[in-house]
Amino acid sequence: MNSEFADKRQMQNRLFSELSQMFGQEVPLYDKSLLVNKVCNTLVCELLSQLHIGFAMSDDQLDKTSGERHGAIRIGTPAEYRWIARLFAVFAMEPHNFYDMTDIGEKSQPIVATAFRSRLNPDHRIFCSLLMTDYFDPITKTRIEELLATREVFSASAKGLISRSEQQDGLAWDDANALIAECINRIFKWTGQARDHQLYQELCAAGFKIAADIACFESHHLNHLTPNTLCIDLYTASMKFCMGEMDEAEFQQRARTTLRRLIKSADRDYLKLHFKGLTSAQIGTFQKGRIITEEIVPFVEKLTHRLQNADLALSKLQHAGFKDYTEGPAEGTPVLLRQDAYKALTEPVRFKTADGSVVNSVHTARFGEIEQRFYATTPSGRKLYDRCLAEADTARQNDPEIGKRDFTTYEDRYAQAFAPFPKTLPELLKKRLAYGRFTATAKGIDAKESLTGTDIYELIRLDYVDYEGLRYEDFLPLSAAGIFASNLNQYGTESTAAQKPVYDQSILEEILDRRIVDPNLTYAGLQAESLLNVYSQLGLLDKLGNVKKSELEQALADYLAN
Ligand code: OOG
Ligand code: NI
Repeated sequence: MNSEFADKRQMQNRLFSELSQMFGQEVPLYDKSLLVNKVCNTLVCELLSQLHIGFAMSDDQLDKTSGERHGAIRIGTPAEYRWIARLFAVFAMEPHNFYDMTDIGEKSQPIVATAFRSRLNPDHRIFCSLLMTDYFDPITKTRIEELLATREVFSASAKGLISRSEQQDGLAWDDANALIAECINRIFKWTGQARDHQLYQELCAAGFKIAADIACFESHHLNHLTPNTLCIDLYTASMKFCMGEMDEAEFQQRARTTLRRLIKSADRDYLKLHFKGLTSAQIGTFQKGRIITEEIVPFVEKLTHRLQNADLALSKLQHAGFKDYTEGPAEGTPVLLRQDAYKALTEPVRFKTADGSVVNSVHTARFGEIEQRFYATTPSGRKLYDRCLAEADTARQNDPEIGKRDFTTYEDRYAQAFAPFPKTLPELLKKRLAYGRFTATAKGIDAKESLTGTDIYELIRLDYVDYEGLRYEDFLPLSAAGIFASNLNQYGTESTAAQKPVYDQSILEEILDRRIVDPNLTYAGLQAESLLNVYSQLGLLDKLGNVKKSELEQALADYLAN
């Protein structure tokens, strides 16, 4: 690539930072939620610096960590979807995974999706849905398609810049900035301009609010942006407190419980997982500190005062409340991701009708999410997760009000469902439930001549090998469905087509005219690559045995070919 071109990762950072500013201006509650997140993350870092002496986060570093985001956008037509994919490619973001939201039981929605992100070490990602019009009866299908056919979301200039980037494999910064401006001013922008009020009302009444959100607007818009938290339970309780949904006594009690858990679990592996910028060597220099449980109290007092400051009086802003419960694994089971959200806001929209008249109405779709990411699971880890989640869901369905009535019991029950899951990284790795990355230590390399055993855990115990977990970088369809359902105040809706269509990945691949990346091959490949490197550096490759060795080589080859 021409070195005068903008670095694609830097372009990504700029795009997401500008999207965040745009969204903050459009939705004041989002802007405030960022501040709540910063306040919580700052407090977590203060605790960490007492637990790990030498650990320090500057304001700048903290902003960077908290600046990581995912977003979501919902697209109406295959042609638009293709343009969106080409747009993300300019930012080195590729489609990952196929999410079939039409096939998740009663939570089903008329959409399929993929997520755009960088393959390695992604900071940002966009969950990108496509409305499947053949999910509907033929008349509704035609009405939706005809309406969508009349809109043009990408300007000629945006298309030109994308094509130029494809031809040159990059953009000069002037062009890159012009394309980012197109994103902010048009492609992702909320216009509040809607069409066909009749269709809008019919779709909403039939349980298809999501289709109304996609089909009846003049352009697509960013649905939400999701910052990254260092402690989701702390953030969630803080938001509920600021929004006036939780009183001070309950907030303090929750915050104390959460922080006590944090000081028990925030070990070296937690640091590696949550702070990408920290190296093992840096972490190795930290001295072990201590915080006793009583010392949590002043931290919680300080946090309470900060949240009571007038600038965080979120209860004064118009809002629709916070989601009842957090999606994903139970607290303390560090796999995949945990997500929560304040519910979608009701915002004014103007419907233009064919005869030129205007209907002023409202629309409820945009919300504010939060996420905390944990370790990527292996296929058997994922199976275990799905099983535990199903059990947790059943328990919740049997007593849906428990979360509001008695949060502690709710949490205990949810945690019980996840009891089969190990709670620490070494155990998750040992049981092959999570993916890791291994490196030979200097001590290991020195001892190279004397080594014979290839048991990676024995090598770790001897300090010859270091390890870290691979972070989960993707999405969870059932969590997404829970978020859709809660925000829209509407569970999924059955297909109204004569026969419910069946979708698979190839549908999106055809639209995108490229293959969708299978992230599991990446996780498995990175682990295999690291193991092959370790064994080679420790002179143990030949002692590995052919079966094990070719297994690793195969995983690496599958990843590289993906
Ligand atoms: C996308 C919902 C999926 C997530 O975090 O799981 C999602 C949407 O609301 O359009 O963003
Ligand atoms: Ni999301």
